[in-house]
Amino acid sequence: MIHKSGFVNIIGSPNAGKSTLMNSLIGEKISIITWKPQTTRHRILGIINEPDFQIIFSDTPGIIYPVYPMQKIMMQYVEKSLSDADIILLITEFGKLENFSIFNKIKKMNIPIIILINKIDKIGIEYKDNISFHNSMKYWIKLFPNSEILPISALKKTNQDLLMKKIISLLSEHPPYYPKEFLSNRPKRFFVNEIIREKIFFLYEKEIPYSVEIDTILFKKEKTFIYIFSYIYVERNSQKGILVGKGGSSLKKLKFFSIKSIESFLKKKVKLKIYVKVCKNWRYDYKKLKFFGY
Ligand SMILES: Nc1nc2c(ncn2[C@@H]2O[C@H](COP(=O)(O)OP(=O)(O)OP(=O)(O)O)[C@@H](O)[C@H]2O)c(=O)[nH]1
Ligand SMILES: [Mg+2]
Repeated sequence: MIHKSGFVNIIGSPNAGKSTLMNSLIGEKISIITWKPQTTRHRILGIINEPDFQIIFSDTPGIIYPVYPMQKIMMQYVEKSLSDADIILLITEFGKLENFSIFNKIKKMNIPIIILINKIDKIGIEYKDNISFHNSMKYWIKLFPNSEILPISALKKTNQDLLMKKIISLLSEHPPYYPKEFLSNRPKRFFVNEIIREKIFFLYEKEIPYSVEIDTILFKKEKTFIYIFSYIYVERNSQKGILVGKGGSSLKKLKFFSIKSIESFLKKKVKLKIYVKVCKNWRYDYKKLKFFGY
C-alpha cells in the first residue's frame, strides 16, 4: 500500500477563518476560535491519520504588520511555516482584497498554493452571482495566476470534500512524520491554556484578552478528576482588578466556563484553580516571552 504524508500550512489575515478551517478538517476542536482578530498566537499542528495517509495541518497566527515583540514572534511563526510546507492554503474572506509582502515570497516557492475564499455562506447558495464574490475571484486569479482558487465556507463545510480530495492528490508518497495516534504536537496543558484564553476573549473587553497569558503549572490526574492549577498573567495591576472583578465575580464566571470547556475537551471531570498574577509588559519583553514559550 502506498502511504502519503505532508505538511499543509494554513496562512491568511486575522479572522479569515484559519482555525475554524483546521478544526473542521480535523473534526476536533484543536485551535481556539473567536470573532476577534489575533486570536491564534502560535503555530499549532492538527493531524489527520488514515491508514494510507497522514496530513499535518498547521494553523498559524493571522498575518499583520507587527508592532511589538510578541507580534514579531507571531509573524516569525508564519514565516517559519512556509519553510516546511508541502502545500499552502492561503485563506481570505470574500470581499477582502488583500496583499501582504509575504505573498511575494510565497509566489517564488515551488509548491502548490490553494487560495481559499472563505465565508461564502454569508452570501448564500447563489454566491457565484454575487458581485463582491466575483470581484474577489478576479482579484485572486490575477494575484496568483498559477494557483487554484476554491470558494469555501469553513463554518458550513462547503466544498470541504473537494478541498480534501485536492490535498490528498497533491501529497507525495512518504511514511508518516508523526505516530499515527497523534492529533497534535501540543501537550494537554497547552490546550488548557488556550481554552482559558478563549473564555477570556468571550468574557472580557478591549485590551484584556490581548494582555493575558496563561501558564498551567499543575496538571495532575487524581482518581476521579484532573486537578489543574493555572496562572493568568496580566500586564498591569489595574488589569488584575478587572479580571478578578467585584468580590471575585468575574473570575468565578471565567472558571465556570473554562471548566465546562476543559471537561468536554479532556472528557474527564476537572477541578480548576486560577490565580491572577502581574507580569509587567510581558508582550514587550523577549525574555518573558521566551519564558511563556514564544
Ligand atoms: N460566516 C462565517 N464565519 C466564519 C467562517 N469561518 C470562520 N468564521 C468566523 O470568523 C471568525 C474568526 O474565525 P477564526 O477561525 O478564529 O479565524 P482565524 O483566521 O483563525 O483568526 P486569527 O487566529 O485571529 O488569525 C469567527 O467568528 C468564526 O466563527 C465561515 O466560513 N463563515
Ligand atoms: Mg486562529
